[in-house]
Amino acid sequence: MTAKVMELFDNIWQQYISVTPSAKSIHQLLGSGSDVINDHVAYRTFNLEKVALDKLAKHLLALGYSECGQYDFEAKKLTAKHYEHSDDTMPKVFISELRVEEFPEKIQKIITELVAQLPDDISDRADFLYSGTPWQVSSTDYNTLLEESEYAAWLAAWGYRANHFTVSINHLENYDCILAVNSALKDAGYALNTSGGEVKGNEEVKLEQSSTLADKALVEFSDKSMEIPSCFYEFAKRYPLANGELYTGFVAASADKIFESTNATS
Ligand code: OOG
Ligand code: NI
Repeated sequence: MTAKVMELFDNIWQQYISVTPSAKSIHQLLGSGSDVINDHVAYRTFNLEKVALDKLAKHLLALGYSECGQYDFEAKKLTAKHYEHSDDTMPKVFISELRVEEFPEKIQKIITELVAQLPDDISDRADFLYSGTPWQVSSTDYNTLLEESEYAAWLAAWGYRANHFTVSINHLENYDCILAVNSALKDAGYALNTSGGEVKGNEEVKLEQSSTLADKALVEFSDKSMEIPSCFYEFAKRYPLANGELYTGFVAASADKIFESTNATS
């Protein structure tokens, strides 16, 4: 089972670094060989039948993952769940879905028309989790979505791919603390997401996180090509619970800020 999981994440990683070259360099900067363990990978989707959260999750359930936590992001109109594998060296997976019905008509219309382009069984594709953008979208629709929901715009442009990978600081040989990781990144010239501060969370909530700002990459919209934010890299340090085991959940208040790593900066 784990060989299949490793193969899946290898495919997801290759697709991810093709639009996130900084992740490949940072992986080399922080790691000293085999110590770069992924804490988790994250996905985004719309809560419409053909592509809803459970349609992504079924690929994970088939590989030995189970559902372990639920989260609500009221302002961003998102619901999320996280999944863990029975082999805890396999990355956790965080999947969120946009509650499309809570948006204004014109936004709902753009999104339902994107999903209407897809065959009913799109999510049965073996490579669904690294298949990219399955629909045609125009740059004008992208910009309209962007005004209302950065998440919706990102998803319309990038589709089904890891939104980010996350380095487990606990497993790094040369770094033990998130501030040292952040300093190394800044010294090497990478910009961090400062929304909510460079470090989200703390020892009390058992999880500290930071992330880069997304790279930029060229997207071919149906009418023209445009450079927009692609994917980012996250860094997480987990703390033990009273029973001595590391906390394995997510922290909604921190996640709310991590989402903003794909915001365009001026
Ligand atoms: C997911 C943001 C949440 C975390 O680690 O809290 C998250 C996203 O940006 O799609 O990954
Ligand atoms: Ni994350």
